[in-house]
Amino acid sequence: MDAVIVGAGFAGLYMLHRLRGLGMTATILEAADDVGGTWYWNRYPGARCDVESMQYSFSFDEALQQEWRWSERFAAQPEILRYARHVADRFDLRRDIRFNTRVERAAFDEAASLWRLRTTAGEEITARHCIMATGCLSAARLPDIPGRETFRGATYHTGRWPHEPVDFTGLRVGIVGTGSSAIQAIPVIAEQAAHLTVFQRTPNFSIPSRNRAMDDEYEGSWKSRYAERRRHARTLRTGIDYPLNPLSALEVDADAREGEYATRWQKGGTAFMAAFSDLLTNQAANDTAADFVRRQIRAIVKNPATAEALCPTNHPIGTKRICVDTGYYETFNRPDVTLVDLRRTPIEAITPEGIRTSAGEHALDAIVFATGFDAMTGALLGMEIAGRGGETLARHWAAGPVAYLGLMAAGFPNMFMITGPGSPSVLSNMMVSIEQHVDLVTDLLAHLRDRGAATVEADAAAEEGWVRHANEVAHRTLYPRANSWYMGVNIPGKPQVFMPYIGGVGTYREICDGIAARGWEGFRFAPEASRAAA
Ligand code: NA7
Repeated sequence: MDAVIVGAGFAGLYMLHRLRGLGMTATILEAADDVGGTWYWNRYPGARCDVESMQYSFSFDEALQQEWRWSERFAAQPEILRYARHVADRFDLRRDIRFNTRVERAAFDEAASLWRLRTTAGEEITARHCIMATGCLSAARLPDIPGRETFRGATYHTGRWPHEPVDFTGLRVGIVGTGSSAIQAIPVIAEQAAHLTVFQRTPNFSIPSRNRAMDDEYEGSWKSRYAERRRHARTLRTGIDYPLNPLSALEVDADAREGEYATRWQKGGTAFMAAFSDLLTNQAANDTAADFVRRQIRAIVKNPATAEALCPTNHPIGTKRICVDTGYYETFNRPDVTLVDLRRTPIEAITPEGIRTSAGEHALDAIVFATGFDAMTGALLGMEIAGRGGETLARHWAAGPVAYLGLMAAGFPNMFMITGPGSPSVLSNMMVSIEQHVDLVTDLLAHLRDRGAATVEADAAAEEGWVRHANEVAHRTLYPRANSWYMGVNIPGKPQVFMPYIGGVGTYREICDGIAARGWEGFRFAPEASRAAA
C-alpha cells in the first residue's frame, strides 16, 4: 500500500480522496465504527460548531459545496456528522476505511523504507507513507479528582458521549468545567434535569451565537461566489471570512469603541474578536473588550454574586479559546441551576453520592465531565511512534512538540501530521487548515514521485528554525499569558509551550507555498534504500 491514514475525520477523508487522485493505494484506519472524528465523538447535548456552517465545510469540490444545504447559521453536531457521512458516500470513500481499528504503534522500518503499524487487535499493516489525521482535540481528559471511580451514578465525558440517548429528566446533574463544551451543554442539560450544578474553576468569556435558521438569501450570497469567497478566506488570519476592523481599540474614542463591541455582540459569534486589530496583542486594547463582556454578564445575570463569579478576570479575552453560546449566562437565572465557584470552595473529592467541595457535599445522580482534551499532541503520543533508529516521538517531543511547519517531525521519514503542532490548526477554521495541509502533503508526495525518491523528511535545522520562529511569533501576542490548553497547562506534567502557529492562516500558506516553490526547502529526499545500497 502506498499510504495508511490514521483517522476518518474530515482530514482523513479528504486525504484519502486526494491520494486516490494521485493514483495511490491508501487505507484509513479508524477507531470508531463510523466516519466523522470530532463530530462522531462529541455528541453531547448542545454540541455545535462555532464557525459558520457556510464556511465550516469542504471547498475542494464545487458540486459538493453547491448541493449541500445547511439548516442553520451554526450547524449542530448531528448535521455536521451527516455531512461527513455524505462526503464519505459521495466520494465512495468507505471501501478504503477500516472501522473499529485502533492503531497502537507505528514504526519506520529503515531497511525496507516502510511504516509498520500495529493495531490493538495485534494486526500489522505496512505502507510507504503514514499520515496522521488524528485530530487536535481527540484525546479526552478526565480530571484526577480523588474518588472519581466511587461515584454511584452515571458519569459522562462530553468528548466521549454515548451513542444511546441520555435522559437527564428528573435527575440532579453536576457538570465539571466551563470551557466551550460545557458552555454549549449547560443550557440544554438545564432544560431537562431536575437540578443542574455547575462546578466552575475558571470562568470563560462567551459571546452569544445568535444562531438562526439558514435563510435563502444568506446562503445564496455565499453560493453565488463560493470559490472567490473561499479563496479570500484562505488569505485571512483565522481562515474565516468575517468583518475585520483594521483600527486599534485605542485609537477610537470610548463611544465608537462601545458601538463597535455592541454591534458585534448583537451580531454574535467569534467575529467579536475582530472588533479591533490589536485585541490579541495589546493588553490595554484587550481590557476594553474584556470589560465590555463583563458588563454584559452583569447585565444578564440577576444574582450579583453569581454574575461576579462568572466574570473572567485572570486571562485576556480570546487567549483561551473564546466560547460561543446560546443562552449560557441566562441559564444562571433559572432557579434549578446552581453555580459553584471552585476558586472559593475547591473540590475535595468525588464521593459515592456526589461531589464534595470544601463547603460540603452536592448530592448528584449524574456527573458530566466537560474537562477537555490533551490537545494537539495527546492523540499522537497516545500511540507509540518510532522513527529512524527507533527514536520515539515521545522522546523527540520530551520538551514539547517540534515539527517542521507542524507537518513533519525530523527523524520520522514519510510521516505527515495533518494540522499538527506548529501549524495554525486550532487557531483557525479547521476545514481551511485541513484542506491546506492535505493539499500540501499531496503536492509533496507528487514531487517525491516525480523525482524518483523513496523518502522525504524534515531537516533537523529546518525544524529547529520553524519552532524558533513559531515561538517568537507567539510571544509577540497575549496568548502565552493564559493558562490554556494551547500551552499544555491543562495536562499535569505536559511541557508548557505554545503549540499552534499564530502567524495566521494566510501568512502560513504563503510560507508553505514559498517553500514548495523553492523545491521544498527544509525537506530532505532520499532514494530507495535498496537502490542507495546498490
Ligand atoms: P476546555 O476548554 O479545555 O475546558 C475544560 C474545562 O474543564 C475548563 O473549564 C477547566 O477549567 C475544567 N477543568 C478541567 N479539569 C478540572 C478539574 N480537575 N476541576 C475542575 N474543573 C476542571 O475543553 P472543552 O471541551 O470545553 O473545549 C475544548 C475545545 O473544543 C474548545 O476550545 C473548542 O475548540 C472545541 P480550567 O480552565 O482548567 O480551570
